[in-house]
Amino acid sequence: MPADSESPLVGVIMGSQSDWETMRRAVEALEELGVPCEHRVVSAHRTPELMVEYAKEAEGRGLEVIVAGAGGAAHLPGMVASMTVLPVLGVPVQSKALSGIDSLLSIAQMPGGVPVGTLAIGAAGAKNAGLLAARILAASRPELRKKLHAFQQAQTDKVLAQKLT
Ligand code: RP5
Repeated sequence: MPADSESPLVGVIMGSQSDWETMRRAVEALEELGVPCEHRVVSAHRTPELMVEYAKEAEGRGLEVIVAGAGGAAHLPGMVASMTVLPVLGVPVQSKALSGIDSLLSIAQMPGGVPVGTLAIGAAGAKNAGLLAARILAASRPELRKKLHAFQQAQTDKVLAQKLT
C-alpha cells in the first residue's frame, strides 16, 4: 500500500482525551509527511475490550505501525504489543503526580518477548513517535524516504539560518 493511500497505515491511540494535547504532535508529524493515519482514544483501563479488539484487528485492517500514548499507570502500549506483531511505539504522557516518570517506567520496563519502542516523555516523544513510524514505513517506500530527507534538510537549514541578536 503506497504511503499516499487513504487507508491509515499508522494508528495513533491514547488512553484518554486528556492525552490529545500531547499525542496530536504524532499525528501532526505524520500528516506533514503525508502518511495516512487514524487517531482515537483507547483506554487499557476504561475500555479494555475495545483495546483488545483494536490490537487484534490492527494488522488485518492494514495498519503497519501503532503509536500508543498513555500516562500514569501506562499499560496501553504494552498490552497492545502483547496482542499484535506490528511495531508499537509507546509515548509516556506527562502525568500530574510524577511528571511522567511513572508513565516512562510503565512503558519502558517490558518483559523480554513483548517489545515496545519507548520514546521521551511528552510532546517531543509524541513528535518523534510520528517521525519514527514514518521511518519504519519508509524502509519499503522510496517516496516517503525522500520526504524524510527533505524534512531533515529543512530542519537543518532552519537552524543554520537562525541569527542570535
Ligand atoms: C491514563 O490516565 C491516560 O493515558 C491519561 O494520561 C491518564 C489520566 O487520564 P484522565 O483521568 O485525564 O482521563 O489512562
